[in-house]
Amino acid sequence: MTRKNPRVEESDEANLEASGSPKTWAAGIPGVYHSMKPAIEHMGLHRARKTLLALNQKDGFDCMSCAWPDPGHRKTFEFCENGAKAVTWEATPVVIGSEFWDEHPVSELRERSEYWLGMQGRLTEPVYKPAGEDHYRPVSWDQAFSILGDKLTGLASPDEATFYTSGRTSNEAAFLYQLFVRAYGTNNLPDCSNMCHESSGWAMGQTIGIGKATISYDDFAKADLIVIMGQNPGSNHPRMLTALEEAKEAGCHIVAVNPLPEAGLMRYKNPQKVKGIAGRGTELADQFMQVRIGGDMALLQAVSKRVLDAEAKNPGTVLDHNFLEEHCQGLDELRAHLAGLDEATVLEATGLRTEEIDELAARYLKAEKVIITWAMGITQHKKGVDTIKEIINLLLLRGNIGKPGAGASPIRGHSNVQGDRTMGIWEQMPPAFLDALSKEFSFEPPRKHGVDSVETIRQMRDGGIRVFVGLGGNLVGAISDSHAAQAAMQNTELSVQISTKLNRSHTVTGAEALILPTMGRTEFDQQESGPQFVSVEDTVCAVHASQGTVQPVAPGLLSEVAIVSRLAQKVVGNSIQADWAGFEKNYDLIRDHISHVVAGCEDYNRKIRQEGGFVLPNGPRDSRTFNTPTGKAMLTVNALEHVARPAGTLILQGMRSHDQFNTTIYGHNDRYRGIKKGREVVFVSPQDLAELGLSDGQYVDIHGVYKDNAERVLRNYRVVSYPTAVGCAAAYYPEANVLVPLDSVAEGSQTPVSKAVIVRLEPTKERAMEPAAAG
Ligand SMILES: Nc1nc2c(c(=O)[nH]1)N[C@H]1C(S)=C(S)[C@@H](COP(=O)(O)OP(=O)(O)OC[C@H]3O[C@@H](n4cnc5c(=O)[nH]c(N)nc54)[C@H](O)[C@@H]3O)O[C@H]1N2
Ligand SMILES: Nc1nc2c(c(=O)[nH]1)N[C@H]1C(S)=C(S)[C@@H](COP(=O)(O)OP(=O)(O)OC[C@H]3O[C@@H](n4cnc5c(=O)[nH]c(N)nc54)[C@H](O)[C@@H]3O)O[C@H]1N2
Ligand SMILES: [Mo]
Repeated sequence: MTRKNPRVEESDEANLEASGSPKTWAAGIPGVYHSMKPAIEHMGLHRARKTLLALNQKDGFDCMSCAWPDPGHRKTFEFCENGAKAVTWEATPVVIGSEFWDEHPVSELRERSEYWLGMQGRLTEPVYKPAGEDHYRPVSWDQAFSILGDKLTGLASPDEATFYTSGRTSNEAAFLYQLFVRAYGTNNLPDCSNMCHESSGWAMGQTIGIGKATISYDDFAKADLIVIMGQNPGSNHPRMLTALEEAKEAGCHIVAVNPLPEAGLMRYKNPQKVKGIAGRGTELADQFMQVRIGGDMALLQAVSKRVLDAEAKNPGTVLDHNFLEEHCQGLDELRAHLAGLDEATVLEATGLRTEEIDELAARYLKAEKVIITWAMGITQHKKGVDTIKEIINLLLLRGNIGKPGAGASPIRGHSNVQGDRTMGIWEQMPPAFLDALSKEFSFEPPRKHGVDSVETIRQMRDGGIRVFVGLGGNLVGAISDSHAAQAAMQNTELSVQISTKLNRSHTVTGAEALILPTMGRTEFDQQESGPQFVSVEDTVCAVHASQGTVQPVAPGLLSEVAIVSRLAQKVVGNSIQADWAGFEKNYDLIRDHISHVVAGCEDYNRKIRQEGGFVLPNGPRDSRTFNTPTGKAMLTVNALEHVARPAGTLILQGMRSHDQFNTTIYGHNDRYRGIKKGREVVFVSPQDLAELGLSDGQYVDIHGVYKDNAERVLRNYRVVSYPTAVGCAAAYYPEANVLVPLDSVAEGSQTPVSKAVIVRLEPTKERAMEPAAAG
């Protein structure tokens, strides 16, 4: 069944094609072609059918590509092009055999691209790199657990270890993992959310008492207005386009706020419909606001000010007074603050015209039911938390929270990042959760807050953290300041990755290193008590079961649940009342504990078996109940700040191409943005190019400009003249992480500021004949 040694086509920068003009529509027939063909080529027809036809079906598995919810009625092909890429990448029969580790020293693997590493196939057996050696070599599971277990039990303090999670982990594995880590004695539970929607959690927690969307799937079709801010659904949440199309057909207006005219925001050709095949598709955005990077806070304040001014002109007719009086606090302070808002500053910060802002305000005032959605273009900013608080302000003014067709909707990234948090993956879980955990398992969990992702890097760098364990993900590849992060990881004594496939974090290691291979979500999970399923939570708080359909790619693979259970037996044994050996045999036992510990998950085993699962309670959405210290939703006053741009510099964002999932690179095209065969490009507006004396197609070095004056540079990048907002630039993440300083983080949430790096572009002096990415 398995295959080896695939041909890997690296990027071909010499023949890179860049049209410089974005596509004006997303999906359509090419989308279907792009999803099916590689799946069949890589997996063969049988495996492709077994996976793709089960994807997002009620008795199948949850797509691991994003956290977009499933509609009540499922179509036969309930997946998108990028979901198909994710499944193909995981369910590939290509495997890494034992000889691979002899053939490839770690020092060589370190020079390989993320693309090459991912294409080597699935990891199949535990491997260990002893200190001082340059090769991993296969070990038994027992040896692997002993190496890690001995190291953990030998540390002076549990806080010398850190336990990262990436958001693909199931609820069951996440619950066990946090239990194990807390039983071991630390709250060092950083996760990918720290780099992602942490700003949303902070802002919403403080203002409305819950860090999750206040809408359900059906609300999209009921809204009068949907504002999409800092999000590229065409590539990153493609199935959202179907929901937007349904909303449009029901008369909803859509406004897109983005420095880039992203294809998926403009027009959608639904491949499931005749219109999408033959016609021009559905026009999505009624208004496109090309905001300057970091200008959203000013825009939101300006719209709220217009709402308050309209109310002042016609008192009693504009605001939702009943809602504000009964449920909110802080209106007078907000009004007083916004009265002083300077329009000239707003225009400078946003790069928009007054009339454009007036138009959005008019749309907002006309609509009875408004949804605002957002993603990384909002959260990954110094003022990300305050910007989201301004989203909440605007929504609260007209009662747009807690009624049908309206609400605040952060669109999550990883398919179970929200569920992992619900299950306790957080370095600062609240006391109520820890109390429940303590009661259920008869032990005293640590109360001191642990480290988040950025703090993990700092403490590894400074020697305070000596052991790193990653349940999925690629921390070194994903986090800011790549070189600093790599050095920090190399400063540890032992790094351990529990993974499906190779990535950067396996090649930049502690003195000793372990790779523990695991089963993916597509795979059939047979345990002693029978076939098992797991559960996940999507971006609108719906929880449902997920069951793999294909045979695991290798016989020795363990599930994530099994790995965590066995590790816990080695390290914490009987120190708490938990049947670790039983958990692995029957996941119902884990779910029984989840029922007792996690609020909203009572009777979990029954509810998860209902068709389509169940929806977690949500105070603001269900009953306009706000779990804040005052019991009210808080309107907040936030001092306006936008990104300062010294003369001769640009504000650069690090974003995703259409051919990647985070640090996983599926290919070298970004077809909606007209890029083919390469990723080493920087998008700049024609006006900025003229001002900087640069031209389309020229090669430049991108220098990060930061107060610490450290050298952060990306060399040999090809300039693409592109209609981005003036003063702004864009390059692809994860490469762009080299430019983001570790200490450049959002206020409050500590999320790396990946979307606003001040850069200077300098013509490349000696252009290397062979581009750096080759190999
Ligand atoms: N296929 C695929 N799907 C994915 C992922 C993937 O990598 N590939 N990743 C998953 C994950 S973990 C996440 S978090 C999500 C990410 O989903 P997105 O947030 O859509 O991802 P990004 O590519 O970072 O896109 C950021 C968008 O914000 C815009 N933007 C940048 N700066 C600003 C700004 O200052 N203001 C405004 N208004 N807009 C701005 C950019 O132009 C871009 O359109 O997607 C998830 N789904
Ligand atoms: N500059 C910049 N930096 C960013 C961002 C940005 O927009 N710009 N985005 C940030 C965001 S939103 C996020 S979420 C982070 C992502 O950070 P991470 O979640 O750490 O990174 P991923 O690339 O999603 O991790 C991919 C790896 O997970 C492993 N994996 C895949 N499936 C499974 C599975 O089922 N089980 C296990 N155990 N392992 C699995 C594979 O080995 C794969 O190589 O990056 C952040 N970094
Ligand atoms: Mo994310």
